[in-house]
Amino acid sequence: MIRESLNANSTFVINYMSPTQGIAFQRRASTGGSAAGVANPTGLTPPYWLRLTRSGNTFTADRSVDGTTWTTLGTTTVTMASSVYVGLVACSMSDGNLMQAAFDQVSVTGQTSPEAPDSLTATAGDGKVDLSWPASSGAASYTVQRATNSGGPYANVAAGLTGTTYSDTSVTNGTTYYYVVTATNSVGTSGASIEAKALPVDPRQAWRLAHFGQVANTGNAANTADPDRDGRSNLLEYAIGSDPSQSDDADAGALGHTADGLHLTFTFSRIAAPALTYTVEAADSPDQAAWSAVWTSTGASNTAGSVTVPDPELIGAHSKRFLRLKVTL
Ligand SMILES: [Ca+2]
Repeated sequence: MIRESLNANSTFVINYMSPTQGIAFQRRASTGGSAAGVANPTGLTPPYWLRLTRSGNTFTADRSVDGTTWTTLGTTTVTMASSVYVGLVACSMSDGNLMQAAFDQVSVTGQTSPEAPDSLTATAGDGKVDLSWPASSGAASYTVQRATNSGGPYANVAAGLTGTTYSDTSVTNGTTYYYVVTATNSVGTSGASIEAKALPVDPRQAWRLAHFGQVANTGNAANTADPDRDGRSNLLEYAIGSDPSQSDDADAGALGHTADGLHLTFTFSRIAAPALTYTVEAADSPDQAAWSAVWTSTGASNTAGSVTVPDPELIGAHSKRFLRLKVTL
């Protein structure tokens, strides 16, 4: 059968065979109109080869005993859209009775809509998700869709893609996205590919995920939390590359002095995190109000490695001197 739509009243042409009444070529020439026979040669016994051919709005039905030599049943004209549905039908012609039929040597030639891509890979990054999928036979372009719940509803992210990769940068870090891809050509659009999910994260979220199994800045994973009770907040542990669940003084900053012995120094370990501001503060007493910044780094200056900061004050000018590291976002 070839039909314009899946609606019950669609235009169609059909070429079929029954066990007792030969082969029938029928049509519905207008939407909602009556079905009518075009040709009905009788006295033929199954099995037979059947063929239905469309050329513009002209439909031709053929039969054959061997699939090689064909006899035309008839030709009819039915106006249909350029895209149509092609299918096989089996019917008992008796309400309440199921029937079974076997078709073989089935083929559909001409332009058909593409298959959905066989698979989809989604790889999360910082502020993006990279997608890739295998090419789908007959596809002219692809559409990427995503949802924030598995199974949708999906919304288009990008359409008309001629390649088989896409980087979705319109994502919010810390949100899990579910993606599917469809393939399209001039005939139609495939079903959706299998779903792939990804969770884009910024570096601090990735760190929380690695150490605490969550991205949210809450509970034991919060920037201000100190679950290992070593006096250092998680943000500070992150900034100096230490383990937030294992108290270890060896990770702490170290006091020293410059080679000429005139200035104190503070040495600590820094990670390459442009979002952080590292500040070394100095004071003559540990009172909170006494501290002032003597050095700072942020942005691209935050390269990874050991950093030694000298106190600009001379050791001899102070009876006591304190140095500490502060990390802020
Ligand atoms: Ca800690």
